Amino acid sequence: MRARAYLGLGGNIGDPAANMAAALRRIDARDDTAVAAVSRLYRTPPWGKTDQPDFVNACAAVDTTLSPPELLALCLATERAFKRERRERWGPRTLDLDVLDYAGMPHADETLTLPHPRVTERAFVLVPLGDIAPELTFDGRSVADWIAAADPEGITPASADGQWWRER
Ligand code: A4P
Ligand code: MG
Repeated sequence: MRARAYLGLGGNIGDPAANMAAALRRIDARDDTAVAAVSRLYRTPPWGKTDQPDFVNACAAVDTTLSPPELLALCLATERAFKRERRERWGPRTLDLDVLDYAGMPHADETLTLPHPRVTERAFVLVPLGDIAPELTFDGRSVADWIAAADPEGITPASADGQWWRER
């Protein structure tokens, strides 16, 4: 069975947009997972740990036959392929690939929490997600409603549409 899941992508070292594009192409090339929709790219001020470069962020919808833990494993393997170094919490990274939601199913164990616990606090996730899934709900409120309550200051589109990942 295919499930619709949403991924959050980000990075602020090297050429994050190129890494994000290559990551999405790699995922889309698999038999078990297809990229169904991609948001625009956004330039976003760093959240959490603010003394680091601006991030580039985007979100993608994927249709997958992988289970939630398998989809997380794919995200972590893809991050590793782009040589992300795990150092400080919320610190700089070449590629961050989070599972935001998997068919609305809750999941909670040591390695995977769904939906991603910090989605509704993070305008850098909500604004791109609004491009592709404004009606998706978290805690009973739509992404569009969460965006209206968020602080989108400094978040600016960095691509005209959601086609940026195909070319690079
Ligand atoms: N994990 C559990 N649930 C999930 C899930 N739903 N998706 C576990 C992904 N991972 C999940 O992840 C550490 C572990 O979380 C994974 O191995 C997995 O088993 P991590 O990405 O290394 O986490 P972290 O960096 O230590 O902390 P955190 O809070 O997850 O960081 P984030 O969420 O990755 O945020 N500012 C802007 N503007 N844009 C950004 O993209 N990103 C961060 C990092 C900080 N500030 C930012 C941005
Ligand atoms: Mg992460």
